[in-house]
Amino acid sequence: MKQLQQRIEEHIEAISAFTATPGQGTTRLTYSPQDLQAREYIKAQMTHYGLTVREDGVGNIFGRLEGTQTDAPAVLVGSHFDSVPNGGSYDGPAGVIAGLEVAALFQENQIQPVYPLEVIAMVEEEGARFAGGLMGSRAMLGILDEQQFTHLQDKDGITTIQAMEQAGLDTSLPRIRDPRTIRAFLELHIEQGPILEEKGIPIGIVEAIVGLAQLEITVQGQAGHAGTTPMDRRADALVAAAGIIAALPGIAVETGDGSVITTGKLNVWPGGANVIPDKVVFTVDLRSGREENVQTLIRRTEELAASCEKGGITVSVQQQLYMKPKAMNTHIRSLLREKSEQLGITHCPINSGAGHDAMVFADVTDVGMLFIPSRNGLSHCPEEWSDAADIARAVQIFYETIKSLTEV
Ligand code: HGY
Ligand code: MN
Ligand code: MN
Ligand code: MN
Repeated sequence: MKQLQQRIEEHIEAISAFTATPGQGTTRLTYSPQDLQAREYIKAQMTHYGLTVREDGVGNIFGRLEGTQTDAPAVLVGSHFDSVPNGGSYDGPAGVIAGLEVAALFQENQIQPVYPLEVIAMVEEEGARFAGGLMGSRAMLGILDEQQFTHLQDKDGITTIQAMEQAGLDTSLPRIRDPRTIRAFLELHIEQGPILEEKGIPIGIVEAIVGLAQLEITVQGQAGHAGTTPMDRRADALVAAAGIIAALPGIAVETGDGSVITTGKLNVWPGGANVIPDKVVFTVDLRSGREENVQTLIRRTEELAASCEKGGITVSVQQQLYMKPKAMNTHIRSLLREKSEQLGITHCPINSGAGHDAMVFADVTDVGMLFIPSRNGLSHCPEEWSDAADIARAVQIFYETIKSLTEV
């Protein structure tokens, strides 16, 4: 196990060096120079482990180990390798590394799986560069429209296609993959919460992933002079936005089911200290384990926004992402449980409050997820840390599970 754990620690150290904010966490935006560094490392490791490497039309990376039945659908195992701004070293890469090391175990044991095995490293799961998130998996499964690539822009006005071309990636490659070529999708991910650590359990077998939506709210007012405009004659976009944002947590609490609402991004124009803001754009990330409550949260947010339209203020709400809650595949969950027990690894069922690429694959194939503990429950911050020994445990469980999955 030590050797496996050591390799995992080396991968983590290598990939976490590819950040635009050294010393302040991981910032690895899609198609950035840091993406390209991580991409080269991942592809080199795939080659080192004897995998056939390819990329698709949005830059997802695949490392394929042929099965004895080459035309059979493949078992995909991996995660994403982009990050949030100033995030951690494990959110995403832990799953990609697990995929690499599962493939290494097949090679080391000179076992050729029946179904081909594909290690997958996906782009833009976080949506930190191009709004919405889950872009790599949604593009692959054909659920993104063309506008996402030709019109949606990052904060510098660059579209996905332009960013790929600037990064030297081949935009002519096929984006969409026929889901009939996929037997299953397995993802190891850090829990990003406190439950496993508090329970002292190294492995969580995910049962379901929360439903979520991401909205972008634009508040339009009237710019003016901060000194000469009387208080009763202002259409201050920032005051109106602040009123909406301050009321959002109450909407989540009212559902009573642990729903959550977050405003993570906000921009103010024109941004002068002595100018009344005329425009504010901010995000609303809302989640619930129950789809009807995701709908309620959206409706209540839209009603709240509409109620602020007075005195020269107008408000528009744009939905950028909507995902229903997703259940993981029961057969795969029972295999993960069975193999954990055979390996003597303590495990427990757990639900995911974070969104994952697995929720996209869940509509087209059998999906399974494992979680490992996050120290102090922290994630999406430089303090994020998980134990390579737990990643090694997940690798062994996936290895045994995939072997069972590939028995015809
Ligand atoms: O937002 C999420 O839940 C994930 O980290 N993209
Ligand atoms: Mn993630
Ligand atoms: Mn994340
Ligand atoms: Mn995720």
